[in-house]
Amino acid sequence: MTTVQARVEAALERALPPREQPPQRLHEAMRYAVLGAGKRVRPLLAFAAGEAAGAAPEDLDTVACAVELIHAYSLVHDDLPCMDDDTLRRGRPTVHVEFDEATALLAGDALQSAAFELVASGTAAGDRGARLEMVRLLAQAAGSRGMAGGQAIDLTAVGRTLTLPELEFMHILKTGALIRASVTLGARCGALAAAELDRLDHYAKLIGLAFQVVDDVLDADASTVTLGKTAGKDAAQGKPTYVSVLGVERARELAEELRREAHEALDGFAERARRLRELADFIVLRRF
Ligand code: GRG
Repeated sequence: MTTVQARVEAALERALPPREQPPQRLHEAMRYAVLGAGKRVRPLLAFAAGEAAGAAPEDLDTVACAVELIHAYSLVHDDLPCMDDDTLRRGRPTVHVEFDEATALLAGDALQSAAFELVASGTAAGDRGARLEMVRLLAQAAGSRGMAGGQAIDLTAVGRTLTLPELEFMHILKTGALIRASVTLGARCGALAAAELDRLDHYAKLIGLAFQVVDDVLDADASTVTLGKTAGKDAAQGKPTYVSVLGVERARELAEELRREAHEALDGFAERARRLRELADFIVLRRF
């Protein structure tokens, strides 16, 4: 994990515009939002899926950076006063606190554009047709039928009670779509049979959901210092979560069930999927 995280950090550093290039303040905010912190779960998943598919590391740099840039943009916008209104992210002041709201909005916009520029101009998956398909998959994951749509549902859910299927639908879009895209894009940098791609996609859906279940448990259970973001916000804001619907114990059991099913989805990949198995464990067993 440390090796891939360091590799991705260097690739992100190269992918982002230099801070001395005008408009400096915007570029500085983009770099502040992305560099130096974060677990890099999505890039790790892209690399692990790529490893299962025999992909070249240089191609994986491109898709790993692209999914992390989309993720970073979503965090910057999510923290804005018009959304979650948070002041702490990754153990530091949020982008609109460190800079200002307009700069944070633009930094998020520009990070999203940078992600697509990267995939469109990279060498990943060789030919142009395959690259175009990657752009389409990323757009779908980030858009109104993916992450942005999930966020819209989340905003309207505050103060309401959701059923378990409604909660699941929201999170499959909000968190799950980009996690799924991270696995799919990584896998598409290599060569897999259609049935194997389907199995990885199933794995990705399971860990995407597990990620959110664990996030809800940690929000209820861990401290602000450990998380590097404000803990206990879901309950304070009256947000429906896996913990509010199921209780902490049942939510933990659900995460464990999803971890087991994710391992099962990788049956048949043998040693090629070792890192994907390890990441399923990391996502469920993490403490931050
Ligand atoms: C604003 C379009 C738009 C979308 C925002 C993903 C999201 C949608 C909001 C983030 C809010 C949040 C806390 C979601 C729960 C799951 C999640 C994405 C947590 C943060 O991801 P980590 O734990 O963060 O991978 P790091 O900092 O490690 O990268």
